[in-house]
Amino acid sequence: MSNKIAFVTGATSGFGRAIATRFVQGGWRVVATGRRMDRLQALRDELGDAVHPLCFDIRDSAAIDAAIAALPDTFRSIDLLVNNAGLALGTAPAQKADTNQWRQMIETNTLGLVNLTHALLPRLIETRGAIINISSIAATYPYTGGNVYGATKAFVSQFSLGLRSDLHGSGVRVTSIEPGLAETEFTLVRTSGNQQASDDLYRGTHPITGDDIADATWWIANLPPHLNINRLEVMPTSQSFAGFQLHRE
Ligand code: NDP
Ligand code: 8X3
Repeated sequence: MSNKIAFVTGATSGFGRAIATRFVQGGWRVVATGRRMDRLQALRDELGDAVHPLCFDIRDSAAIDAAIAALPDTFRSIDLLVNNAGLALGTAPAQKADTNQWRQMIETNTLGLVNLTHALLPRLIETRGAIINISSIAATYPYTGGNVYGATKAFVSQFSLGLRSDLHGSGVRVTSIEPGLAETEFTLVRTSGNQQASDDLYRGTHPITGDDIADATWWIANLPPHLNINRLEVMPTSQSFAGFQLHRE
């Protein structure tokens, strides 16, 4: 049994839920966050008091500060921050996109992530802990309709490198995990609840699962302290690259 504590955002679903579960099974305690308290409570019921549920919207910086200030003593000292909460909304090209969706992605995937990171950095420096940011292949490879989502993930990847630089000598490790196609609630959220679209996307592809990313996260977090994985790009074998597009007059 380890005494370590992980703070996992977006633990109500997908990668975050799988990561929280993996770490509790490995003997860690986990602060599990999200907006859906019923799901956080269900996770606690399933995994026991090694889970501390914390319900807040990551876009609300005052709520972040209040939630962290209210952590009980047994969950105050954070060894690992997994910045996983995030979303894509819409697949329209930029010229047809809904700017409210753009704002929500920026506020969640970038602003929320940096505010939470800033709030937890003093504890992570104290524990010589680690930060694992969930970015995406969309940070590196553009695709039509990925515009602002991809840009937020490029921000996450670059912020990860910048953090490494700023934390030089502190012993705090920083990693950006950049997954490709993964079957979670991601596409359901992106399409405003279109289960058929989600099923159609993943059908026959043998996509990445939450457990796959949980295993990668567990591996990175438990490497010897002298090793830092800067970035880890993971795709399902069924996914690869296509060529550039050409428009002819
Ligand atoms: P899910 O939709 O299954 O999970 C997303 C999680 O983020 C939920 O727990 C949700 O919790 C949380 N979240 C979203 N918005 C907020 C908010 N405003 N405040 C607090 N929590 C929030 O998707 P995934 O598990 O796939 O996504 C996890 C991360 O992985 C995201 O950052 C995503 O961009 C990234 N990713 C996903 C890939 C995929 O193909 N699935 C591939 C590459 C990266 P709640 O709704 O309860 O608030
Ligand atoms: C999710 C991966 O390719 O659907 O970040 O944008 S992708």
